[in-house]
Amino acid sequence: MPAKIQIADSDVLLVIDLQADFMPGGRLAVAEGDVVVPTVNALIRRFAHVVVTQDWHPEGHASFASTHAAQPFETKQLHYGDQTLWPNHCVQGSEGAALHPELDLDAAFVILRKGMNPGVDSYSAFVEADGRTTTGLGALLNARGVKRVFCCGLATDFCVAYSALDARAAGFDAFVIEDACRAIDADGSLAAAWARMDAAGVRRMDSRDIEG
Ligand code: VGL
Ligand code: ZN
Repeated sequence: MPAKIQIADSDVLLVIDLQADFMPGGRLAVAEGDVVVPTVNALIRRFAHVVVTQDWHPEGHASFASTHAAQPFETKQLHYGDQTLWPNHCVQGSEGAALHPELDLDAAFVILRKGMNPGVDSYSAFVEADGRTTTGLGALLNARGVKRVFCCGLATDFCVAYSALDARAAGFDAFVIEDACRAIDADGSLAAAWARMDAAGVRRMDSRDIEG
């Protein structure tokens, strides 16, 4: 059995998009999205640094199919590249944008909202989909002495994967805690995301791999 992972003060837990619209019954439901909440709460207790993200789109956002009179899950060429189009979801201030009521937010030092630029999506907590516009998270984590980023939440193949890849690109070690994530998995997106993460040195783990 591989050695257990010891959590240090230089580790951050990144809790991604545990919001009503991604839960069963939500507008962009992820199967079993709600099942991970107790697992994530147990993880939160073990980390000195916790960041929570919240997908937070204005009405008429460029990632919404309705904005382009297109169908959800089609791909559309936008000025920064190919964008998967989604049902309207996580509209700023809407019920669907709310964080899961049982998510334990007390230990989070920042709730980072993303996807607020009307014309640019942001799966990643670090860099928007134009590949340039930073959220400032990398600098914030560096300022706090963070070296390793542990990712959990929704969805494994989109916001979790892009955040883990960008954590690597920003020079952090990156881990995805698989039992604390669930995927959308449309058109092989989960396998494709794992191929990219494996190639980038993102490590897969389970919450039980943590020591203690
Ligand atoms: C997400 C699609 C669109 C996610 C957010 O949280 O993975 N996916 N917006
Ligand atoms: Zn979104």
